[in-house]
Amino acid sequence: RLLELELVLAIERQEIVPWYQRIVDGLTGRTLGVEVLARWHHPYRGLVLPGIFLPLAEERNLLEAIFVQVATKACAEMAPFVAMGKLNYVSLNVSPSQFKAGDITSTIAKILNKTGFPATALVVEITEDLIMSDLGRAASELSELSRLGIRIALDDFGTGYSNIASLSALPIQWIKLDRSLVRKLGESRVGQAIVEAVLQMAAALHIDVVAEGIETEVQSQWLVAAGCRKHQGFLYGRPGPYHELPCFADGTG
Ligand code: G
Ligand code: G
Ligand code: MN
Ligand code: NA
Repeated sequence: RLLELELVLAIERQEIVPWYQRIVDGLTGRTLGVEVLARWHHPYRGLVLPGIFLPLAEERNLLEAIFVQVATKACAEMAPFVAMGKLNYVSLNVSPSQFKAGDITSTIAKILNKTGFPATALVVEITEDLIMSDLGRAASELSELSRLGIRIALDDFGTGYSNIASLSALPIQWIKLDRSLVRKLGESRVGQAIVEAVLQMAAALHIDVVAEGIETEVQSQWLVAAGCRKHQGFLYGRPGPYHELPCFADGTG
């Protein structure tokens, strides 16, 4: 298939780039960090989204190459902002099959070395598929990342089957509350009760919660009142290349 062949070329031509979405303090509006989201600048198709090219990359065994390209660019671009204290962390997505295929810890260690990006400012987002499929392997790999000072976030929390109790065995510092749960805030009492329960259990386990997909002031204010201040979503900004992020352009953070 044409697009698959083009993807091989795209990697050679460095067409896969990091975009960023801010993670903010929902109370003060201050930028805390960014999540990195891969984009493909295709020469004639325009912008291709990860939902299209990541499945192709998985079939073709290109996930590792794409990760290295995006993570290296992101760490190099963001290192100065971390050094200036404008960002506390940069969060990278790692897909489960990439985690299983390669030695993710040494891949990341090399990138940190090359870019001078500090391990303590890096967050790695994993999905629960990884944990569900091979808990023992996941635990040892995540421990290695933790030993470098990297934080681990469980992405899309609330969409699958893992419960927080089973997570307590793993070195996970964050869970990212999926936008399907955030959407229920303000819609139903049951939705609110579920989010409250997640926040309480996370607090008991000293796990931080980042709420994703916040689109309204009502959702934001409800979460702040419930004690969840790390916010991400269209209310605060859509993903974009770093020169489009207002916090970097105007220099005020
Ligand atoms: O950016 P967008 O909303 O189109 O992302 C869609 C999905 O692709 C999200 O689930 C996101 O986690 C995933 N994604 C985006 N960038 C990357 C990446 O660099 N690596 C991996 N593994 N997943 C990514
Ligand atoms: O699975 P993951 O959480 O990595 O997905 C991140 C994706 O979610 C990004 O590609 C981004 O475009 C999308 N996203 C971020 N904020 C919002 C939001 O407020 N609403 C919706 N619908 N999507 C969002
Ligand atoms: Mn994510
Ligand atoms: Na998510």
